[in-house]
Amino acid sequence: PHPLQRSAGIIGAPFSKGQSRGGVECGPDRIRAAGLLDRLQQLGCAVKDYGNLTFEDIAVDEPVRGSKSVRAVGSANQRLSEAVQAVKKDGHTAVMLGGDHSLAIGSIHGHTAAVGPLSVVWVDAHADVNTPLTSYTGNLHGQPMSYLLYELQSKVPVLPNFSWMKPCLSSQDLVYIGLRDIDPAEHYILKLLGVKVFCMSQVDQLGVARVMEETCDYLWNRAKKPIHLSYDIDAIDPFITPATGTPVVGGLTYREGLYITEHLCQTGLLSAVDLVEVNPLRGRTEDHVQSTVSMAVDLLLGCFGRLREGNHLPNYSLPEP
Ligand code: 6HN
Ligand code: MN
Ligand code: MN
Ligand code: MN
Repeated sequence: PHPLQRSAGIIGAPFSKGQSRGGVECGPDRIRAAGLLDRLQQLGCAVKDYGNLTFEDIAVDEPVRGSKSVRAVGSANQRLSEAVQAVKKDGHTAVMLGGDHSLAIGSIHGHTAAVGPLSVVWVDAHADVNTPLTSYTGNLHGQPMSYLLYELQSKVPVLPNFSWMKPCLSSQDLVYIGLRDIDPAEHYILKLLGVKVFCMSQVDQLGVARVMEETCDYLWNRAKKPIHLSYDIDAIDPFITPATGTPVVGGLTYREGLYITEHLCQTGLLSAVDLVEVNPLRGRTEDHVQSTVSMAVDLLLGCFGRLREGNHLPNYSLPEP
């Protein structure tokens, strides 16, 4: 379909236990309050808001092999996976508003359960591919990709509340963009598996247009599959998006960040989008929060066909004098 004739099914996931800083659970409501739904509709995009998920309260959630809140993360992602499956079965492009990036487990799992094999484009300062046994922090938002990849199955211990999920992604169907803060074990894993990575130095070298061409060429070499875009707001330079839990200097510019969404939208294959790690409590001033939230909205509009050259509805006609 014409990109502007697609529909968005929005799921709020106000979940923060994949990391230790409060506030990221306010992301979905702040992004909605910034006018996301109206602005998508003005583009001509149909929108259905599925509301915010509620999550099971887990009284005792002791660390497992050093990783924190494992049971809460497992349970939350099981609910999210089911919600994403429902949105896909209703025929929408799924939009998951986080929340922290541990939510990619349920989002990608649910997406692939509903539509089959995926290509994943992961835009982030971080690779989020620690296993529970390599993580320095014990935070599950730094680990989701290790649970999802077939190739790492034997390196991830059995965890409580994770029996509902199985790995569902091949490392050859994954491209990273924007990386610049990788732990040693993550670097080892990326090299071991031969994962396609456009770290920030490659963005500098090639420019974002060539990065996106090469991203699609690489993914389509196997087969054209539905695309899952998992966008961590900390991929963008903290000068623009300071309100996030783990900011890293030297990130994507506003224009580079947006270009990624425009390019993926025009492939016609974008089938689900995560927008995660917006933390309104991490901005020092209201301006910092607004700048972060408005970047998040602009990225989502880019995913649904907003163009910087301008847009008009397909049935537009000039007023007659
Ligand atoms: N994120 N590599 C660090 C860790 O804790 O494993 C940082 C992870 C950041 C996760 O931003 O989604
Ligand atoms: Mn991340
Ligand atoms: Mn990150
Ligand atoms: Mn300032």
